Amino acid sequence: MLPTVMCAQTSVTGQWSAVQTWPSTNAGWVPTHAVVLPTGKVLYYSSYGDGLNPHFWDPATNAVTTAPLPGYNIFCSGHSFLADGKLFVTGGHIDDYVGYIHASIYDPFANTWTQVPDMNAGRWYPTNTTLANGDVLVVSGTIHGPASAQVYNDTPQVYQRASNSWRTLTSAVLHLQLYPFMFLAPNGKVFLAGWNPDTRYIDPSGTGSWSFVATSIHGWRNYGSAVMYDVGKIMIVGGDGDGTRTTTNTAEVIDLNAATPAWKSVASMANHRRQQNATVLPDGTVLVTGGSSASGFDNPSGAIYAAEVWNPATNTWSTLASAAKYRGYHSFALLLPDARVLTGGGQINQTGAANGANAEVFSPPYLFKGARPTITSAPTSVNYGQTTLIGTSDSIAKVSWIRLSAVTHSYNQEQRFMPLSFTSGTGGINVTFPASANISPPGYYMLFLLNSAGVPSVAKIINIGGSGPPPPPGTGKIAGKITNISTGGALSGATVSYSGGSATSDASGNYALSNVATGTYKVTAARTGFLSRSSNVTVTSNTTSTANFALATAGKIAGVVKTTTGAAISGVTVKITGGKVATTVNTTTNSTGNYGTTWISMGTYTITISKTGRTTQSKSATVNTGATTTVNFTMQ
Ligand SMILES: [Cu+2]
Repeated sequence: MLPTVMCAQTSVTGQWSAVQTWPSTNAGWVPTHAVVLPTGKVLYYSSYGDGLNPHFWDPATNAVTTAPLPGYNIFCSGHSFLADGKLFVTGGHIDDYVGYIHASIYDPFANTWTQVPDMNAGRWYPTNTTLANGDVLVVSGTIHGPASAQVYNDTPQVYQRASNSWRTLTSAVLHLQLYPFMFLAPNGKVFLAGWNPDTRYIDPSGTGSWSFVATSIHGWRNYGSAVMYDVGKIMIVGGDGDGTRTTTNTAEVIDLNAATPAWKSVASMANHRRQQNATVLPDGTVLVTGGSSASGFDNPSGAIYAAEVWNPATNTWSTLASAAKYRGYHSFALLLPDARVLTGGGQINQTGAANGANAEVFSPPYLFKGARPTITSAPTSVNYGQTTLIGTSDSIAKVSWIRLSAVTHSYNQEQRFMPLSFTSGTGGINVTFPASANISPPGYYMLFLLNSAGVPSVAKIINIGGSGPPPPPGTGKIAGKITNISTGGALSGATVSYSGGSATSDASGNYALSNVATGTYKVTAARTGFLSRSSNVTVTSNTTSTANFALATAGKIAGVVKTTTGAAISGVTVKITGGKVATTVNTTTNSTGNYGTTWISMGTYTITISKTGRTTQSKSATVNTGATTTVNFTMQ
């Protein structure tokens, strides 16, 4: 009976793996930085001296292998992914508070490190943010100590990928905390969500500028965590507890899609936590692991072992299974492509001694709720806004798109969650990928399919925008020639119009509409004496779309309706049908009894007039090229 009982339990609380010991040069050097590479392997590096010696961990085998060496100590660096899946690492550890000025790129495909130009000054504990155009914003970090008088690098910089150079944001100098919580927002700016309560945007263009957004509710959240759990929606949770201050169990959210974003309290965790990690899961819930409820920098007396998960749909927390180790300062957690959560590190253990290098893996409850959906086929890269068939034979209820993680010190500089829309297709589902690089900055993401029980597939790791950022909304041209349909001759003086403007054809019949924003338009050609014609034209960036119009000659019908005594009759219904190109015109007479058509096809027409209380009558008339045929009526 035991397996059944355990199964029922794990489907509610999830399950932790055994603790895995990872290699380390020193018991006090613990896994502190971890990223999920586009290859599906985890690259991690440890605290202090082992920042010189990164390793790989393979989720499939638990095997740890050595990674190539960056050449200097990258402990306490910032990290984010470039559009092509290479890891961009800023700063590092010379000593406590003393940051390296260097930045480097790790290529997971070639398995090599390349140093790029130095920054403006050292950075120890900086935050990297990948921008919509694939460049990287770096903020904060200290240049040097001592602890009592730290000197911060308060000048943000943008690493410009195309030119391999730095742009210094000299008009955005602002003192921030260490490892600030930064998120690329739907408006293309980068949102500072904490630790400080005065949250704001930085516009990283030009020399940069800051603008205030909102004050968060709890106040300082030192060593709390922050996570983008939906498009433009950010949660900040836990933290505080420095010195004699108490830690907090509170959480709050902000919706950056709102006209005036404001922080809003949501349900509190069961446990106060500081130095915990927050990880967004494929089902859109937020898992919180580790941390301490006790005041003080990294106090193991308050170690919290139980995981908790927040469901944004119900605004409720659920307490899950407990880990074996205290994961406080210098711990990390991240979502694996197999939908489990890897946690590791923690500088000290529950008795206050060195924790040692180890990790454990949490399997959330959704992995104990039945068979998993399977992705049978998927592309390795997609374009912005593309709809693509993802192969599966399973019934799918939800599709999630989560950026690969790069986490340290309780805050993941990369993870962001968004649901994707989809429709059923042949042999799978047609998934529409994000249209905006503000929503989904270029790089690698995990695509998960979930069934109606919330059970996720193993992810496919897919690149978006890797060949470069999406082109800005561009312009193109519409051009063509206007001719007479019966003679083939050029027609000058025709007006060609669309919703954004118009042009006139020249003596050769040619016209051109320039600076047309990309899109599809109804374009209409009109000329005196000819039937107007329209067609739908699609304009793409930097190209000329051809739209020729052959116009048929036309005439008009007009007249007046009067009584037998010569008084105008208004409001008479006039129906005109006929023509070589079958035409029907419905109109009414005006206050002077007049009616008329615009240019209509040549040929024979029947004009029928009717008005309540009067006798309906019809006449026949012929419409000639370029002429107006007059048809008057006397009505009884
Ligand atoms: Cu640290």
